[in-house]
Amino acid sequence: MLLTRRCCYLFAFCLLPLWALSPLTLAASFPPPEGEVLLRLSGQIEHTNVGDELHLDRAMLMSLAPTVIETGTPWTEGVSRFKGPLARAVLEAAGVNVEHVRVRALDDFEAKVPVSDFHDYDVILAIERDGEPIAVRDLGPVFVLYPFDEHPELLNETIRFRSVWHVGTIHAP
Ligand SMILES: Nc1nc2c(c(=O)[nH]1)N[C@H]1C(S)=C(S)[C@@H](COP(=O)(O)O)O[C@H]1N2
Ligand SMILES: [Mo]
Repeated sequence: MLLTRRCCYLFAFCLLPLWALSPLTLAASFPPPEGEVLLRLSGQIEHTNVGDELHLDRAMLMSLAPTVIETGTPWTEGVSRFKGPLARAVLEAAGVNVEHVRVRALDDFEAKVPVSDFHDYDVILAIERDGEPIAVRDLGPVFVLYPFDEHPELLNETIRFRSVWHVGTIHAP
């Protein structure tokens, strides 16, 4: 009896607050964005902030596991320093629990990308190149970037197809 009560206290005072502070819960409470929206998550998502979508501005994106990848790509010259959130962190923030997502670009290009890619590799949603925002006339505003130099096996047609630039929406079907 005493033991049971102790367990209850343990849960209420120690474990519950820990759970409440987990990154997922924090992410779930994203307010509507104040800055320009760079990325929208739609479809089967758990955490929304505008209607049934999650809209993210630059600051919100950069708060989700900001990561630097220095790499060349088939579309850029030499090595660039790309920065942005880990793709898996963004999906976690939206509460996405599906096998693949549809990455939609502003030019209507769309790629079906297995979420496993984001766990197998540190794929980022690049929103900065060499310290500057990526312009839409370049590869921006959001560019799905695989770490090509670190994993040369990624330089194949399948991954090229999933390397979407001008990304506007990630849809969980
Ligand atoms: N926004 C956008 N991203 C895109 C595409 C596109 O048309 N629009 N084409 C994809 C495909 S099919 C490939 S192979 C590469 C195209 O690269 P390439 O045209 O330089 O070969 O980018 C991918 N990302
Ligand atoms: Mo392609």
